[in-house]
Amino acid sequence: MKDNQPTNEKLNQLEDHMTSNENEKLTTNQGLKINNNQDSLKAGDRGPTLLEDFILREKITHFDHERIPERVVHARGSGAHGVFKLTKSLAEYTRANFLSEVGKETPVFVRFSTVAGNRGSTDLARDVRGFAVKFYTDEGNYDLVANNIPVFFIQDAIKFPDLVHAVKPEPHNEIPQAQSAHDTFWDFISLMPESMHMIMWLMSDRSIPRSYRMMEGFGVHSFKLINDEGKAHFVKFHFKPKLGVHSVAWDEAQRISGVDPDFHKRDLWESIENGLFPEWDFGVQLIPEEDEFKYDFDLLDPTKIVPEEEVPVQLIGTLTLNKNPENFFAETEQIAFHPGHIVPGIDFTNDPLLQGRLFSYTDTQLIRLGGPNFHEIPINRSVNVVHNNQRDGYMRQQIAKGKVSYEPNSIGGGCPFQAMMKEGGFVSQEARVSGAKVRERSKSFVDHYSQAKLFYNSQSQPEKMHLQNALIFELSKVTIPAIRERMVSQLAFINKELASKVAAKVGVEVKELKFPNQSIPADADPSTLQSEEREPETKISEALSMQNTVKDTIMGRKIGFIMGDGADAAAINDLKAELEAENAVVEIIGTSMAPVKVNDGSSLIPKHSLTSNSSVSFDALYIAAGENSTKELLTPENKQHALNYINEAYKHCKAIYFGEGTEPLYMNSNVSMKDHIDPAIVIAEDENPADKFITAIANHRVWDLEIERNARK
Ligand code: HDD
Repeated sequence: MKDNQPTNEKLNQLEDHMTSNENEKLTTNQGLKINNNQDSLKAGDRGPTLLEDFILREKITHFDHERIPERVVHARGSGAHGVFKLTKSLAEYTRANFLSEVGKETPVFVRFSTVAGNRGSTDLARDVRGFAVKFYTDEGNYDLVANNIPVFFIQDAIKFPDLVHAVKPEPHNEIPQAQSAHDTFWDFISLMPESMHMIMWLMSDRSIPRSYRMMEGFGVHSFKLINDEGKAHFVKFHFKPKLGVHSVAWDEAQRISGVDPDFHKRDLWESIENGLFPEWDFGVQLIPEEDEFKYDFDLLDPTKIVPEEEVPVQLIGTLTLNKNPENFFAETEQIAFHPGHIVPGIDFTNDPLLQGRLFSYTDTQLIRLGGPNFHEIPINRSVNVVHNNQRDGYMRQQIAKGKVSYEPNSIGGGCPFQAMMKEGGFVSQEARVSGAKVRERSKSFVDHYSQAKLFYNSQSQPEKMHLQNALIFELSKVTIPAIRERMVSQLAFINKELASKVAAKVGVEVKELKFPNQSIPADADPSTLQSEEREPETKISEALSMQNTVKDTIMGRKIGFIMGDGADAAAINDLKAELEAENAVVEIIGTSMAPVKVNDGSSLIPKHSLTSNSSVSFDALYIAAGENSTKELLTPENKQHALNYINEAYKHCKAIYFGEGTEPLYMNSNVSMKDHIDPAIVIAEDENPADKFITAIANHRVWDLEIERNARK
């Protein structure tokens, strides 16, 4: 891979900033060659260090200043370079170049993130995931600062600090880290009916993805596309992963947080290093401006989706991630996103959440990156050269020539010139705005339950069960019964059965909430702002259930091959070849890290041992054929560890393939099926066992059999 690195305009630009120490001498930051990097300058070899030691001072001072503030939200992230290729022109709808010319390739950098945890927290927190895409278009940077959930908690940006304060660790003791399962979060949520739709998504398995490669991305807000004639369409942006949308089990997520807290980071990194490039279809839902009021929800309300049954998603391009960053800090940490970074042909709507975001992101970069020149940091630089009269400030990189830094000017020949629209100048959509100055919310925003119902009702039975269990888990951690009670009473507006099941488990009763929206302004009339329980126009949307996702690929899936000495080399090699032909990744798990001596006299090098990892790091297990191997796996030293792998994978509904001669392991495990009907359990006697195994891995999990599998001892 490394020899064949992708290249594009942005990567070439970054290349100019890269350094390598290969074959070089050590220097100070002033370029002075250093002769001794082991000892400080002292008055005598046992004497005090001298203040004069500028080399020591420079090194320590730089070290002392290495840290910058982490992002206030989305602190933990992973990024990658890639390319966006347009497959269908939107020229009819937008002037944006990168959306007009079929085949055009635009360099991108994408940063995925969790939201609540700090930089060092686990990847597997139950949380929203950020999906921020910077398109380095030839008309300037376009940032689509998206999430993996298509709606948001709140309708107005003024509530954002409250939301984030509520979910972050509680301020008195800084507990808990990267978790929403605590008093302040549910206190706030239970008082915010507008968050109920989001809560349904958050409590679903969407918030514990299997991989960043297997997440959808959503622009959330309605934006606008504007064409050459100035005609506008509302647009919702979607990224749909080619690998489908898949999640892990909650029990598994908790285990992964201990076994490999960098699970998603590692998965993204390794996939790209292995050349298994993650890909997404990019799609749009387009709504002519004149249809603004056609729906049973307000297009400006960020707590609502536009059901795909009402407006289909048109796929118009492909996003591919094909290169890991060279340096995490320089690229992934210093990248600065902003929903206000747009290009001609794209415009904002009056969504009050979006309007507030337009202020927040520059403001946050000023504190995080230390000044107004963050656009000059290599990863943030536009590929379109910047020309303006903005000057100076901390860490200025650009050396602007000449004595003119104002406009209009005659001394500089009037440069730089304003661009006419036909020359690519950005022109805001002309729109009539009128209204009294009010601090109010539109009544069209006051429907908080119908789409929460739509989401819940669209889930498959196992998904509903996971959602219910997630609510039980979270609310059980809430120490104040009144909050639990208020929350289950909110749930009753979505689904009464769900509410009563959760209530029973968290030890409270469902009460009739008189004013479910208790966050309304003091002098407002509650009856006008209180959401009624109403039915959504679209009753079920297939796109909302992960059950209906892509299940035809095992690309990038990690298969653990468990084996001891004497394992059957031919069986191992054949299966490995079949899996790798489908782009899966095979990793060997030995009884120790010593090479495994297989039955043809050769050795296989394990990547893991029975004790160095666990089944949660794998998508499926193959218990290698061979009676001697089985015997070694069943020695007193190994037995419990080997069975833990199998039983845990079984509990998490994964595919397991028992090779020939592994019956004693099968019989000792929980997988003692009388009729062998479980489609994810493969045995050597099956017809085409390798094919059956591949199909089972592609299906991801047998969630339907979860209760049965978990019931086994
Ligand atoms: Fe935000 C970061 C996504 C609402 C204020 N946000 C941030 C990131 C993502 C989102 C993906 C991480 C970017 C990165 O990787 O660097 N945010 C969203 C979405 C929202 C949303 C999809 C609702 C639709 N955000 C939102 C509001 C506000 C903010 C309402 C404030 C009024 N968001 C921020 C921020 C962050 C941020 C504080 C932290 C770091 C940063 O911006 O660069 O300004």
